[in-house]
Amino acid sequence: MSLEKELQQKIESRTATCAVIGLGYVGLPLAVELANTGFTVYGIDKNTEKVEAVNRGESYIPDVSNESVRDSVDTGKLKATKDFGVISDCDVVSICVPTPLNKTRDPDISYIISALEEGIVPHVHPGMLIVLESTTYPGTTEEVVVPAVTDSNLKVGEEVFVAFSPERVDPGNPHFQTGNIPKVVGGMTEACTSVATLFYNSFLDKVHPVSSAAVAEMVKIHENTFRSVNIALVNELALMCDRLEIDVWEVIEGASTKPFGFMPFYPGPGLGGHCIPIDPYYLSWKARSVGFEARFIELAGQVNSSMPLHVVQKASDALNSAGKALRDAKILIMGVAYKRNIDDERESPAIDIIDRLLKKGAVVSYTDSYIPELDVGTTVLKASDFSLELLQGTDLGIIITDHSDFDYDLILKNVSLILDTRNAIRLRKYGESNSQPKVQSPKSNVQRGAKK
Ligand code: SAJ
Repeated sequence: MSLEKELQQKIESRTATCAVIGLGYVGLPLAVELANTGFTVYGIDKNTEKVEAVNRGESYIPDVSNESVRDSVDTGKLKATKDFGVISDCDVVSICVPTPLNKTRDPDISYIISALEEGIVPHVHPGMLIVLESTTYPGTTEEVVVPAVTDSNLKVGEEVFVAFSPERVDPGNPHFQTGNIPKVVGGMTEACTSVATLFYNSFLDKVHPVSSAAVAEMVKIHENTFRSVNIALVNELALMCDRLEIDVWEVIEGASTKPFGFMPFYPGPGLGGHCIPIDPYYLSWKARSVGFEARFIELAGQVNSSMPLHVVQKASDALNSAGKALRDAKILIMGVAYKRNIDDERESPAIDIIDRLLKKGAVVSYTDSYIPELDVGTTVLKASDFSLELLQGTDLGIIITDHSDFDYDLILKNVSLILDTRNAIRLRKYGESNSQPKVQSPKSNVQRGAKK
């Protein structure tokens, strides 16, 4: 029997042993999903706290319940470890490690290389499927993963199988979790695609095979570049509407009535997260290597990264309209996570905005139940508790992240001046469904709260 057939049988019978390298917001839900499907899974991570938490049956990822981790561990299906040696006994290895940018904003694939050097090179064996899930530039699987395997003189597509399958996670999205998010899969050979597709079909609702790893790598980067460029477009629209004194939120609401050919994006204080601000630069970097300038990606980056500066300017204008200066003004930042209802502040625009306000002499505090403390570069701020006293002692409140747990009526009644970068107040005054406001919405993001 061929190694491919043997591996297929192990997958179909759920007797394949799996390893997930990297137990973050992608790897942990993947490991739990595999264990719940009946596979024996080793979750491998260098972080001792994560390994110990998983083995205690605890989750540190909000979208993964403690119960699901506990169930996986109690059945003996999931075990976390720091020991890459377990990979010698594994049939399938999924690599789910970070792919950040380095200081010169070029791709940093050091985590992938480390996972390969510690996990694959010393432990790869005939009959193994290796899948890279980390978002990366087209060509990574062929140029980086395959050599790590062929160094062992194993033939890809016959003795060992290699594919790319992009992670698709939307942190905090209650409707789409690992099991019901369609999965794109592309292998180095037809056999690689086939066995990887069989693997993912064994525990996911929908799998979409493509012809190569490079296509799968490009699919993911396209998805995230699509978001970055469209968010930049709507941010630029917001800046134009501000100058023209047109309510951009009403414009988007109106455009959204188009039943085809339009998808709403919303302006904000900037672009946060560990994906959208970063992934597109993986593509522009790769494009440059073949002499192509990805102008949309670079321009979108410039527009999105300029938004914090515009927020600080609006804050200054708002205070000025109330006869106050930025210096010594008591400014309350409401929400610092990179998007609503999550506990992640990576690349959050709030960091840049707070740093700029502090440098202009403002007295800045923030309130965010998800983020107990925030490093803004020059200092580390601790979250203030959301209270009436905090609100009433504020000269300007800036809504940066529209968490659902804020009491927006209390904010509106007690903060004398509000800069609402997320249209949070109007949405809640008139319903979250973006329903047509009963009164003309404010021409700009600055809304006056109750007079003191
Ligand atoms: N943002 C806007 N306006 C919008 C949408 C988003 O300003 O209309 C901002 C958000 O506030 C946030 C940033 O952009 O700061 C990124 O937002 P996001 O919704 O893309 O959130 P992420 O980065 O947590 O999740 C994304 C996935 N989100 C969705 O598909 C909705 C997706 O882009 C990727 O699959 C995923 O990251 C990933 O891990 O690559």
